[in-house]
Amino acid sequence: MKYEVPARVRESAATPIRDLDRYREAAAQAVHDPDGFWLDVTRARVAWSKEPTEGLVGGFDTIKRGPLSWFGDGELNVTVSCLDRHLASRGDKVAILWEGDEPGDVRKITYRELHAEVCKAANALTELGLKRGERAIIYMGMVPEAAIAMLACARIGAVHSVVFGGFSAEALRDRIRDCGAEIVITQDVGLRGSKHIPLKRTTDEALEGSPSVKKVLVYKRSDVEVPWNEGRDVWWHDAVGGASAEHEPHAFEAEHPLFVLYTSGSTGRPKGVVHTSGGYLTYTSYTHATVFDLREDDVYACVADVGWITGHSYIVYGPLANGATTLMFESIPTYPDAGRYWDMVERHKITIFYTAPTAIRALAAQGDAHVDKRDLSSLRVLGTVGEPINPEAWEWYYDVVGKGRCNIVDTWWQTETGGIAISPIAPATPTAPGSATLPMPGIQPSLRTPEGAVIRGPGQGLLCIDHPWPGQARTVWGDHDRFVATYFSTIEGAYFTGDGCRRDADGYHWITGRVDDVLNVSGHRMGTAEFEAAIVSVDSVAEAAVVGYPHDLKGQGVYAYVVAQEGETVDLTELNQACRSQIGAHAKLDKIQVVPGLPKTRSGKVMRRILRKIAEGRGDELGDTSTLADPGVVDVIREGALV
Ligand code: 7RM
Repeated sequence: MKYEVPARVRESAATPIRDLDRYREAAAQAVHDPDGFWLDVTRARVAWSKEPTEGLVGGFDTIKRGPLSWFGDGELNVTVSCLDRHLASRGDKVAILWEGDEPGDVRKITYRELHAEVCKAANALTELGLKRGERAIIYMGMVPEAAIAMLACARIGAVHSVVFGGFSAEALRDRIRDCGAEIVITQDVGLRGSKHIPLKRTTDEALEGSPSVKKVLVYKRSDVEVPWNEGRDVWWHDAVGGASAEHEPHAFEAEHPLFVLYTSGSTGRPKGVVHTSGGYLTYTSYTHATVFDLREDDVYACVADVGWITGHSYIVYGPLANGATTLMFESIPTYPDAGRYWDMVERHKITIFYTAPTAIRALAAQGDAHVDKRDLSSLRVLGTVGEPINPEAWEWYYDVVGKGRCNIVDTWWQTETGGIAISPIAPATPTAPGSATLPMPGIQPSLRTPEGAVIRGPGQGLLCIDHPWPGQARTVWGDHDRFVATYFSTIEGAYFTGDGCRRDADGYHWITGRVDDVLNVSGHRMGTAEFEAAIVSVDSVAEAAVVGYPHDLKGQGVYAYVVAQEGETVDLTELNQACRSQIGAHAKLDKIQVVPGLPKTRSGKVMRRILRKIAEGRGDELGDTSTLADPGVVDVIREGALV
């Protein structure tokens, strides 16, 4: 079933891609001449100090030897595109529209004010000793100062790494160490749903044993007292408040690293995905303007957290590069009640609203009354991101929130892609509930068999991307071999996404979910390996295997199979405590089954396929288990399954 684009979404489109014919033209041009296509895009969208003449250098065939580059001979300061160049035409336009934890607690920061604040913060960071190329960890809640801190780092050429405020001290420490950060920027406490998140206290804990960190810059969000380390800790209002609002931006090369963002993979610890400057900004600006059909008067609201890639690309860099008014939301969708988003849409006259399927499902479950009592007529485009959206949730979003007057853009992309890769373009693409539809111009997806053969026409397979694009990750911080091994070794000559995908007769893409050991719980990406490491750190545990299973609200739930040490009993609450302290508050085991052993092949490999089937409640469809070292263990696990 296809939904045509509603007339009011189609009319007066700002993007040149206003229908499918224009889309096909742009996509064909980008395939035919990628360098020409992207050079045109970047010259039109990015304020370069030195315009590039060079497009792509290197490729997937040479990636083993080192990172590829886009616009390599260009020079820019990313913040000039996001701030300085808007001053003349949009100085008094609201850049950041901040809604605090309490409804109606609002700050409106114009482009002129944001520019001044970023300049002050840039001067303050320089004064604190942070230099170009050095790393700054940002461990904050959703306050404007988090975006200001990101931009201030970018302004001086320092590399930021935002760590989501839900991560634990151990997870924060791992990230600080991995990137060798010089400074941590945090706040006293975060506020979410009237609860305090002890960000400064957690930072202090993380810094025990992190000698690289010399300074901690602390934004004061509340009146609570926090521990203070004289000589190391500095208040934001002292350092930034007292700094000059003049700052001459230096131009950096296009491939200067902009940020590192840690993300979970199927093995080992989270990887620091590296994004660079010119290509990333070009890609986020282009996709933000195109997919949402951004118009000058739009009030754009992405309710993600800056701790995830969605916050980087579609709260901060893309929207600000485009001179948009971008909302930052500090609270949660259910505070003070499940009508909070719709209350904000009405009060701020939001025109574009972007959230995750997990939030849509949770709010739909609360009934329509919260939505119906608000005036949502300002809305034009509704976006989703982070996980596959089930058709029921899609239809609720379309009918109840959008009243059939909005187009829905189901945007598929990843931390590694930097920006939206497969998605409808609001005024152009008819939609189908559950489908991310068509690739962005410049994205060349392919479906592959596990052997790497390309599947043409309708079919299902491993989702790959066959040609580089400017927004893609360049490397893994400090470990290029891991970058190559993770993304470019499964399928020769292509980027492997880790997702499965079906393509229908119209060429529409239907993402089927991860095919590796990465979980997606409420839109949070987590590795089974991280859970397993936390579980086996508990003394009473000998072995553990973690798999995902379908969960009505969260998309996926976490199912842990745990083997006790000989003669020991496992305390289940201890397992969850270990996950909480080693990963974070969002890492919860939904089901824990203590089992006598794990199903293994004779070579000792855990057969996750079997454990996944049992967790899904399909333990009667296991097929041949005779190759297992101990087939009997499967029956015991199946009988005790928590389904
Ligand atoms: C932006 C983001 C990436 C993983 C990805 C997918 C899943 C994201 C969609 C989706 C189906 C979507 N980055 N995913 N968007 N699945 N439809 N529209 O989420 O790095 O945190 O996660 O999320 O599995 O590989 S992420």
